[in-house]
Amino acid sequence: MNIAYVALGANLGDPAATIRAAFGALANLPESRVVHCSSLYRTAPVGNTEQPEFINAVAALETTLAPESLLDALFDIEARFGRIRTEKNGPRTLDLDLLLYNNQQLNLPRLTLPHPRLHLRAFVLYPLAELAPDLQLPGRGSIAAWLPAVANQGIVK
Ligand code: PH2
Ligand code: MG
Ligand code: MG
Repeated sequence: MNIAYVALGANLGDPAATIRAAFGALANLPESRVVHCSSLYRTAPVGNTEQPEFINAVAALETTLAPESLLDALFDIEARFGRIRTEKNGPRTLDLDLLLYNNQQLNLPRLTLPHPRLHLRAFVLYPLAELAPDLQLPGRGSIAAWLPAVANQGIVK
């Protein structure tokens, strides 16, 4: 059995309802079980700041899907929630990012593990640390060591 962490983000429509529904969609993935869902966090947009605030969360899954199969399944869920990929980092109905898969470090054309920006973003680190406060990030040390650096990014539980 493998453990995967998935980041959820939304800032269009009713983002909190979307994230809760997305937890349900993750629970219905084949060969997988949702073991923990974080609280919902209201977060200031990072990158393109001219967009609505986000709701972000993280889910922990046990799965026997391989990383790329899981990624495909996450893209399927995004599409079902009406995701249209237009501008990079623009507003979205639902974004699902595969953050970690066991301790794997991967560099494939469409999948980098750990997620390359996870350690720089409060909207990922805080919900992830809620689920796994003692987590070691492959190649980057403990999650706890990264939290102070992002404490100034707007985030409210
Ligand atoms: N996602 C982005 C870019 N900026 N900002 C917040 N607060 N939350 C996000 O999920 C987010 C973002 C690209 O995926
Ligand atoms: Mg993202
Ligand atoms: Mg994404």
